[in-house]
Amino acid sequence: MTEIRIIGAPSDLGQGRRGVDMGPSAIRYAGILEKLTRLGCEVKDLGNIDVPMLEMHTVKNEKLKYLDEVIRVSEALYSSVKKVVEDGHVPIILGGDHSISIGSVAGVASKHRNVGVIWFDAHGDMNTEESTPSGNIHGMPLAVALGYGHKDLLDIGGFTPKVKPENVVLVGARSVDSDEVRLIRESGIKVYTMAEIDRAGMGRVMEEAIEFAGNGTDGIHLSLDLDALDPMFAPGVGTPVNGGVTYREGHLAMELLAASNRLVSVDVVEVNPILDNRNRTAEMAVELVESLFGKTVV
Ligand code: HAR
Ligand code: MN
Ligand code: MN
Ligand code: MN
Repeated sequence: MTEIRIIGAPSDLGQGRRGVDMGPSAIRYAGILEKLTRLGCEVKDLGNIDVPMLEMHTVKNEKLKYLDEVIRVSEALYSSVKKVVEDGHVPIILGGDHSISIGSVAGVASKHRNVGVIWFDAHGDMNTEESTPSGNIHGMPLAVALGYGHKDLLDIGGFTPKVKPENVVLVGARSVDSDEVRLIRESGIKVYTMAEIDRAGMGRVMEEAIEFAGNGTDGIHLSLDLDALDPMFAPGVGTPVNGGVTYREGHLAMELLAASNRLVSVDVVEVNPILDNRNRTAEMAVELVESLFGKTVV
């Protein structure tokens, strides 16, 4: 039987704002382990990987902030996730900012060479050193997974690209940088913006997304950035954007993914308890994960 393994990746090295390093604690405090266990899942918490403290390091490259430290975190998470998937278990990786997905996607793809990805996000995360407006690596992990970016980031796990563009779907996009658009178009990934979710409905969008990411692949990795949700439901994120996924749309998306039976791994990222309202965003994250692992009304 598949079992779940929780891995904390308390990194804030990929973005400017402190606090997201406490994401794993907040999500644990919201009861992820107990709630998944109550659903009948076999769950073990493997604790946190080691993350360098931001204050003990300096920015050496304004276009790739904390690059060396992000590489260290990515390597550690790569190894930890790789072991879990090799054991036949499903890892849930708790961020941390979205830069941690460089390591988690590498770890999953090391076993599932043909994995599909659903990237649930307000942002594109398709920047490179050339296009980034901020130098924050959390704006780059999807580009890295597809083989674009700094060589040392692409080298994590020793192979690149980690995923094929025809199996990558971005859902919830509504804030993409002007230079980032070019790479999104050029890469050929599928994008469902909020406008498309409005028009077609989340049900239809997720059915198509699951088809793109799941058809003919070794399974689906979900990278769940909580800022995909509307700030009304997930206020505790570093880069909130209005006009996001609603409470029910979020749950429907997770329920459809659960029903697909194709999920192999999950990231839950960008939860920042300092910016939150009484741990609401961590609680939202845990609720979504419950739906993802089969919670239904009856
Ligand atoms: N696109 C902007 C940048 O590269 C903001 C990225 C914000 N990213 C996240 N992850 N919160 O999705 O700086
Ligand atoms: Mn086992
Ligand atoms: Mn993101
Ligand atoms: Mn985002």
